[in-house]
Amino acid sequence: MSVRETAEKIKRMEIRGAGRIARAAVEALRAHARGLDARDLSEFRKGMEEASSLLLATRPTAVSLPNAVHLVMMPLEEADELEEAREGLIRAADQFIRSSKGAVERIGEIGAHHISDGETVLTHCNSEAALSCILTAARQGKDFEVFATEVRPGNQGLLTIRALSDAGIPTHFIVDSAVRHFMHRIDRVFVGADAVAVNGAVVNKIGTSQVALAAHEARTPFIVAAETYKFAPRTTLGELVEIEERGGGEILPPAEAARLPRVTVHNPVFDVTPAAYIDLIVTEEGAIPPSLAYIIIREFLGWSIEEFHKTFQIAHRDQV
Ligand code: RI2
Repeated sequence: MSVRETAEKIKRMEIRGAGRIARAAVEALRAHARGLDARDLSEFRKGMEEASSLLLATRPTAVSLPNAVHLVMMPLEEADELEEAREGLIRAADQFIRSSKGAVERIGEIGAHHISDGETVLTHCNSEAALSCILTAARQGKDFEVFATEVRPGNQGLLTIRALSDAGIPTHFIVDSAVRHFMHRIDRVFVGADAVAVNGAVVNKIGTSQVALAAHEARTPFIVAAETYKFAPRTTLGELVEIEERGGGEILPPAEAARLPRVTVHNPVFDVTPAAYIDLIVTEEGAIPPSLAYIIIREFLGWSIEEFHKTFQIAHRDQV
């Protein structure tokens, strides 16, 4: 798929989920690098940076996207000539896709230890990483049930209940606002993440923080499943994660909205769950308390302060 087509699909959420967005962007960059007809290294770099900017401009919240783009674009900085840069990018892309899929599997193995026979788990939205924990536990023969939310307005909950049902897991489907009503029946909550800040706060699908609040009140453990590339390096520089606000038409049909001139529809699609409501973040490098987010950024993501600045410039070239 071309970079433009991929960008459009990510924008329209035909490709969605923080991990899938990152892999799709990397695949598009790899295909673009293979076909890019450039005279020299600088023309190649320019073409690839234009393609990256297009992908980075699609959705602002999931940090997996800029982290993945940064990783595959890194060889371009180090290369001395065009073919070296092209091959370096293709190699980095192959490596990213492989390790991203491997991370989901490893998270599943670690997270599954936290699900036992007879338990009831709740999940919100449709997260590959959170589902990996649940599906791995089911494959291990554990006997448990899952509550899954509807997830207004995108209805990602439908994807989740299909996956759970296909795996033979007894599943309960509830509207988002029923979470607190059922919390007394829940032993553990598993959600994914679009971004994890250096202070351990987790940005995830809108409603996650309400689920966390209800879990906290009921003393129900709240577990986040997140690959290391969901951690947001630039939060160490004090930058905030931007919360995407999508069109009100996703909530209220435009014809209805037109009849209600004094009504403003708000559609933030993510919210922030404070570290205080999170018991554990399961990464492919192991499970950590949210207070250790900084270690993941520095040790496993391995970004230097210089790199933060460089990527910041690439990502925001249009505005600079
Ligand atoms: P994985 C999704 O965002 C959800 O917020 C989900 O929890 C998160 O990405 C992580 O997904 P959206 O694209 O990477 O539905 O774990 O807005 O699949």
